[in-house]
Amino acid sequence: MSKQSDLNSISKFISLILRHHPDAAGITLDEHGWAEVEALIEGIRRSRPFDREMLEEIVRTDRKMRYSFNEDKTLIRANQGHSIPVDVELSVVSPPEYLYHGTGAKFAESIDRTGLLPKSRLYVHLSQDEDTARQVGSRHGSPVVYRVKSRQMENHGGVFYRSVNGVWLIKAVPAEYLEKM
Ligand code: HQG
Repeated sequence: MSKQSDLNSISKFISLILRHHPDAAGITLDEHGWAEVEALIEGIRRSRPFDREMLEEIVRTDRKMRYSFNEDKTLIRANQGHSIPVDVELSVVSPPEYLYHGTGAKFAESIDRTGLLPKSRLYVHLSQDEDTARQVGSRHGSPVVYRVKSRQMENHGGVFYRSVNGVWLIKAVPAEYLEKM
């Protein structure tokens, strides 16, 4: 295997650990989602060769900037995407007129009925543009994109958050604010 595919596979494992299952590396997260870097490295090393240099390369080169270190690089967390209840100190940000959500065609009937729900995660994930939403949707089979009337929703009291890596997040989107594209 190439070095890059090794790092990609470890990056997926790190996502799993830092967003959903810290126990998979025998570690815990604090209330803000931070893990001890040393403990994470040790935990990953139980199943494969791994060191701080590899971790720093993964964090630096991740295309979606999924992870952040704290200032002195003793702690690391995922910027968004968690299923476990942690507070990653998201910013409340006024959204543009429209945001987008990509999903699988198989979910459309349910979404048309109940709106967007966070399912296993803490928030519904929205994209800034239609292309990105379509890519997210393709992860679930044949993609469908919804346009979200985000400005209108905010005017009606909806609270939108943005993670430090630019993902828009909201607790739920009622069906009345959704238009299938
Ligand atoms: C769907 C990736 C039925 C929802 C991506 C989605 C993203 C409903 C699925 C991030 C529903 C949950 C998150 C309803 C929502 N009925 N299905 N009422 N409401 N759904 O993976 O948004 O590469 O938890 O449409 O880029 O696909 O991991 O969410 O299809 O930003 O960093 O339930 O994950 O980022 O699926 O993806 P997911 P998602 P990473």
